[in-house]
Amino acid sequence: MMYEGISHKCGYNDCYSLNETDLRIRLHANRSVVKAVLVHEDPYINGISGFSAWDGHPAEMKLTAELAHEIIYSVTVKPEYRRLQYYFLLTFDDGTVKCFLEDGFYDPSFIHRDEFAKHFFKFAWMNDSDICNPPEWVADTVWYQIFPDRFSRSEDGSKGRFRDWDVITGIDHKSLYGGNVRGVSERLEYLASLGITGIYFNPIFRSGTNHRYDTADYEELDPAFGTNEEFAALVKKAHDMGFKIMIDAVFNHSGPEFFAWRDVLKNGRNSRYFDWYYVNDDDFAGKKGNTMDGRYYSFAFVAEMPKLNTNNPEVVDYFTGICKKWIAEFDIDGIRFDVGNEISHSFIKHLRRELKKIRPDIFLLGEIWTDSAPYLDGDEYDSVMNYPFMQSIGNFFLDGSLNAGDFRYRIDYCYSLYKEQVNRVLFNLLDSHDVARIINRTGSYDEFIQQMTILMTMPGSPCIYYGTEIALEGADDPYNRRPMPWKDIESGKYEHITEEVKELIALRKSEGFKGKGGLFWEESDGSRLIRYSRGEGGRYRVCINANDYDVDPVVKGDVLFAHGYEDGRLKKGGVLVTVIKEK
Ligand code: ARE
Repeated sequence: MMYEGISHKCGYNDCYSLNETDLRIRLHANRSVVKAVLVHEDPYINGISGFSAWDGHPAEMKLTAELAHEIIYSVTVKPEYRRLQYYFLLTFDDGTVKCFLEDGFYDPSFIHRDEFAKHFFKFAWMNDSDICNPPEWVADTVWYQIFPDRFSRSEDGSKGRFRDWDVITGIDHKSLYGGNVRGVSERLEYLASLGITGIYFNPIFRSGTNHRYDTADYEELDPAFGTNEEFAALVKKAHDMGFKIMIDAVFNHSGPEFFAWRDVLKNGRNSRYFDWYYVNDDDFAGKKGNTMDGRYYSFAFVAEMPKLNTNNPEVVDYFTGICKKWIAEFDIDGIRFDVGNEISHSFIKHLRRELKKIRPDIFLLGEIWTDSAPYLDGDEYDSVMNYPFMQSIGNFFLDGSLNAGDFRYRIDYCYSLYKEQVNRVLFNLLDSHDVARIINRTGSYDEFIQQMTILMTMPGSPCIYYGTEIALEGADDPYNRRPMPWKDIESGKYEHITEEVKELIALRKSEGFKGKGGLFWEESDGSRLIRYSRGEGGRYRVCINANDYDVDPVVKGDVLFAHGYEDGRLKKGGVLVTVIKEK
């Protein structure tokens, strides 16, 4: 028996309302805890000061996550009067039974004394407005990420001189290929045929680079991409076809041409926008910017990206207004916040309150690469880009010494960070405009299909980076942003890949694999054979053979998707997805 690692916080992600009636409670434990029971009661059952004499209701907790360093037990209870006091009754592997209270561990024989009762955990009241409530539609969405300059260029309405679409050498951050709104519009049918239901656009507003993360004007589309009217029309058309649309908001920093920064550069301390930024030099006017000498803060020392002060109420108001305009003008369904962890919590909270008033189901996505729990309590972002998920999958395939159990630890870790409501809408991805493309990070096409299968069958809201449906190649930024090879696509060169990806997207839409719902692991046999199931009663089963030998996958039910499965053997690199039909 040991106590180390056993913990519970009455709040945050350990005790929270799932909805108006259900309270979810989790306990972090070590592997010597073999059984955990939640003993609960209403805190006022014996009046205001009658703490002691309650027996409580026992609710056995389930082992819901296994990480390398801890296990997690969970249970959902329905408090009769919207509040709860509780303790955990723990059985250890040596047979010892202890009560775990807010201040530590006690023998069960003491539990009914008043002195101890004061240390029960207490969830004081289930307030409806505190329930974490991300938009439901996100759990059922399959996203497609478009890097606007590179996805599709329609010659109809194309303005400016651009690089030859078919030349992929010499890609940089300045020169434009001229992807445009009309080009996207012409490809909506293609996206629909893949099974995509949501489109996320990297920045679309006027700027000085081809990635457009250095915004010059938050209200006007970059002319190379199109006009505001064209974009509004695209959103309308996309909506009519059933797509949701999300755009990128770069509020952590502006570009050098943004009016406020230009004013600061010109007037220094006398600029009325001086406090919109973090300038440390009173005598700033007219000087050339160099962030490394500490005269102003910027994003990652990039001089062209001066950091906005999102603690300044004027800045908060200005950008809240920008988002409201976008909603009114373009009717967008979601906003992704660039560098989502550097903008102030107070700004995000304010923005959320204001935007949800006018569009209750707008999706607010933060770009954060690490544990994002502080932003996902229900009053800031709805979700984050799930880079830990991408890294967990990637690392498993990179490091052949990891087995299916290690894989489980890492995936369970990703889903243990947040509330259940958030897990359903986590923005899962395998690659993006910020990392080398997935095919460049995998050893083979088989591995690519294996990772795509995981992406499409795990809880959350999956996103495909444009071109990943054809296993498009591309090393790190900027080479991961090459133009979409439409000629080759139309000639059928990638059909065999797209067909498999389409099947996986279709799989994702079957009831068992949607964003919601549990994830059940089969015991690892110590090899690299990953097996898990989803859906009610775990009827949908995924089997991924990452071993370097063939295995018997022990088929359960009907085959829904197969890759490298022949004569009852799952080849190395193979995938088998099955379903047990309902009786
Ligand atoms: C490019 C090159 C740089 C070069 C720079 C020079 O990649 O090597 O120094 O140009 O101008 C945008 C462009 C980039 C551009 C960058 C700067 O897309 O092409 O860089 O602007 O001009 C961290 C942040 C995260 C950020 C990534 C890139 O936390 O927010 O770094 N991502 C967003 C966007 C980017 C965008 C910007 C921010 C700036 O998605 O596309 O870049 O607006 C770890 C850490 C993360 C870290 C991550 C990647 O895992 O935990 O915090 O992300 O690695 O480094």
